Amino acid sequence: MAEADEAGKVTMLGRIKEKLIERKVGWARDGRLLTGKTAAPEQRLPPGQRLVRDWPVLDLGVQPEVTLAAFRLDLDGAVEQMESLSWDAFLALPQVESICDIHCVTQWSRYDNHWQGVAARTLIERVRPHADAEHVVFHSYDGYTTNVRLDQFDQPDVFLVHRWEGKPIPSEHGGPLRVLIPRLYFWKSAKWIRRIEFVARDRPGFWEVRGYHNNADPWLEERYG
Ligand SMILES: Nc1nc2c(c(=O)[nH]1)N[C@H]1C(S)=C(S)[C@@H](COP(=O)(O)O)O[C@H]1N2
Ligand SMILES: [Mo]
Repeated sequence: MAEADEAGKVTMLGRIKEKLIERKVGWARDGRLLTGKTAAPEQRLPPGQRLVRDWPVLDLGVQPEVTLAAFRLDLDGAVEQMESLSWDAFLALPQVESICDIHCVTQWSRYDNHWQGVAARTLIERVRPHADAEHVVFHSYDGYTTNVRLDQFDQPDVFLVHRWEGKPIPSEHGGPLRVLIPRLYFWKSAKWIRRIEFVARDRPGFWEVRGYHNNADPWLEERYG
């Protein structure tokens, strides 16, 4: 993912990204942060997590500027009805609110985040996935990808969110629009979402091919695998 300029020189952006990615790949290889414990979902704080009050920013070193005028959300792949939604079309869908906790694999958890957006189920109902579409791949404006099973996406607490604590989601946190899957580690919640692809065969994403767990349940401590 390193970026080189025309002279072939690796730019600062490329170096920052590579270092961060190397460090996280190393954590996966060494099994760092693993407590070896699991916990019941009723336990609010998953094993090995600690509570933070601020909201850390984690990305690949690129924060794409996505204007509302240029914004597009495509829903395609193994579906009956493909969609390509403009920002206005997205906002015209039924809007809902939610409050949930988020859990990052780098060990921080943050309680009681207040969101506004569109339920994943609203989108799924519109596109009508084929019977063999068992997986979903999220594609983001920064080139990031991540994958979940369709049944993990098709949950009542999964949303595409554009507001946090009553304000538009800041660009560094994935605005204008990001995925929110609260019951999985936060790397599954793609920021700057561009496209949701429904697929029959699973296709591991950016961190999943770099040693991170395909399933990512924080209460089972599925950090690496
Ligand atoms: N598009 C995109 N989405 C992404 C990432 C990314 O680099 N690019 N990082 C993931 C990771 S590893 C985490 S922990 C969360 C971080 O979200 P935050 O920066 O809002 O805390 O976003 C996830 N979604
Ligand atoms: Mo992360």
